[in-house]
Amino acid sequence: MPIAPTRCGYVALIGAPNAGKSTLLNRLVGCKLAIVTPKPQTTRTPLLGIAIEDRTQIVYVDTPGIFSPRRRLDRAMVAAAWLGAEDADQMVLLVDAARGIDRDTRRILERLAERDRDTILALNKIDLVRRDSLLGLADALSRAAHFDRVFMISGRTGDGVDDLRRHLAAILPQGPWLFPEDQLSDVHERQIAAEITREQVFLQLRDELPYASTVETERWEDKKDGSVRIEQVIYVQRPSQRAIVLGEGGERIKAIGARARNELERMLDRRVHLFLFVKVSENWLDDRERYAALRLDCDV
Ligand SMILES: Nc1nc2c(ncn2[C@@H]2O[C@H](COP(=O)(O)OP(=O)(O)OP(=O)(O)O)[C@@H](O)[C@H]2O)c(=O)[nH]1
Ligand SMILES: [Mg+2]
Repeated sequence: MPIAPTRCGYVALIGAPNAGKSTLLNRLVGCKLAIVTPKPQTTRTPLLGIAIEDRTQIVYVDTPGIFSPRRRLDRAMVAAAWLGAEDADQMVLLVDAARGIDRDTRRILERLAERDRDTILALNKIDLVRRDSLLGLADALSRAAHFDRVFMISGRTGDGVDDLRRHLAAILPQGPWLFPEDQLSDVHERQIAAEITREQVFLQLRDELPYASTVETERWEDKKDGSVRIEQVIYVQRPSQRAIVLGEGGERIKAIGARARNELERMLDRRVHLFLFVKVSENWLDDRERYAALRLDCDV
């Protein structure tokens, strides 16, 4: 019996901030690669999650949310999101079904309508809404841009996700797999480790602080006893922000470190010694080196 040909392709997950792209990527790949928080603009750089479905290797691209950018970092994030999308074989637009068509989604639809590219619509977070409201929303979206297929999913519960996955596996182009069979992502452990700490910064700090900070892994040392020593720096822009991240008597940084360490130990399946430092770097947002670390070193 002839063996079916292999297929491989890139699938970009795009959408407004907070639509659920990173949650869906983690579910599609089956492990936590991308950080997820209730705050918008969590994801800052595109990230690959690689999964195999039958004879198809699907390379999912999680992208930063697309919104009207103001700061330089924001412009870089949005530019990176579109770049990730336009290079892909297939785009999946995620729309938060509970939120409906907000301003950011409307802008994305306008840009999609200008282009002649296959796009799939995924109405996400269907666990939050009544089924009968979904058809009206799908209709309104389909009037604004052309979609080849519409899926109703919940990245959180997994509802409808298998249908989407099977569809993608069937339509991606024939060709050899681009990554080794066991590769899950393009990001290194030390980058994921920095993201895990940044997730805690997002979850545990309020107001503008998450947006005024970034995290870098500076040292990674594998110990003889199987544990790992990780040193990371949390960069903030002002001394007053440093004081908040540290908290009274260092309480806040301790809590951030404790949660991040737990999460890292689960992810790496070994003991982790995590050391966090907070540094003020007024210009980390504009610093070329920081951009390189964020892999956003593009001219915007
Ligand atoms: N109820 C429900 N919540 C969801 C679902 N998918 C994601 N969420 C929640 O929505 C919030 C945002 O999820 P993310 O996956 O970080 O969204 P995102 O699109 O990657 O956001 P950015 O990276 O900021 O653009 C988190 O609190 C998630 O837990 C879903 O299917 N149902
Ligand atoms: Mg995200």
